[in-house]
Amino acid sequence: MTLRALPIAFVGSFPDPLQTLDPPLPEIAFVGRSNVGKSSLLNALVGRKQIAKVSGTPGKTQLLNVFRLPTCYFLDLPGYGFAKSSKTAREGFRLLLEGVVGKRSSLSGAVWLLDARHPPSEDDRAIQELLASTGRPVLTVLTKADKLTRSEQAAALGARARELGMAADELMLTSSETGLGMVDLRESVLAAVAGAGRPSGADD
Ligand SMILES: Nc1nc2c(ncn2[C@@H]2O[C@H](COP(=O)(O)OP(=O)(O)OP(=O)(O)O)[C@@H](O)[C@H]2O)c(=O)[nH]1
Ligand SMILES: [Mg+2]
Repeated sequence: MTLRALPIAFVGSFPDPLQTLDPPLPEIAFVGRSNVGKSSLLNALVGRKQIAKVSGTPGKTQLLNVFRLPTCYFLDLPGYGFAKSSKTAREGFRLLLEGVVGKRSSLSGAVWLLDARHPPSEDDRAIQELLASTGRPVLTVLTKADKLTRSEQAAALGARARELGMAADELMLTSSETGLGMVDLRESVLAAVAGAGRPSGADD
């Protein structure tokens, strides 16, 4: 299933995690280990086939790739934990990711992706802490659910929730292939964007 396409434009690829964007709008980063499906999820969320570049080879996204929607920016990032990248490349990806998550004051929130089939890695744990330390909203997404049967999906949801110390209903089970979970995720992301546009502490 493909969602109704949202208006979206590629802004650019930047090496600097603190690259300023004009006009300023809420920013949502897609964070997760290499090959987990960040670029695919971004495409599925906006209903486009390949506005963000996807590849079966881990390490495809290497810079801060920025996409502009009417009310926000989506930031597609390199993945972490790809052992086959050179040490220099890995260090570069790490600095970019840590810069965006830890130091980018204009960042509104993140979509954090984990493969539904695998327990979180040490790198995932480290990023979980970094994300939590920023106090920004994080939507935790399990990817590639189409690779599991229905009963395996339910079991994986329970297992990942236990491992992460979260409630199962805090995790969103998704597939960029089938569109599973994409309507809910789009709604949650756009709600986070709308919330980010309000002064902090605003109440209604
Ligand atoms: N079956 C299935 N495959 C998927 C899904 N999402 C992504 N993939 C595949 O997983 C591979 C990696 O996808 P990407 O979207 O490039 O992953 P990424 O996290 O952006 O990877 P890097 O940019 O290298 O960090 C590609 O072969 C995709 O087709 C999914 O929901 N289901
Ligand atoms: Mg990518």
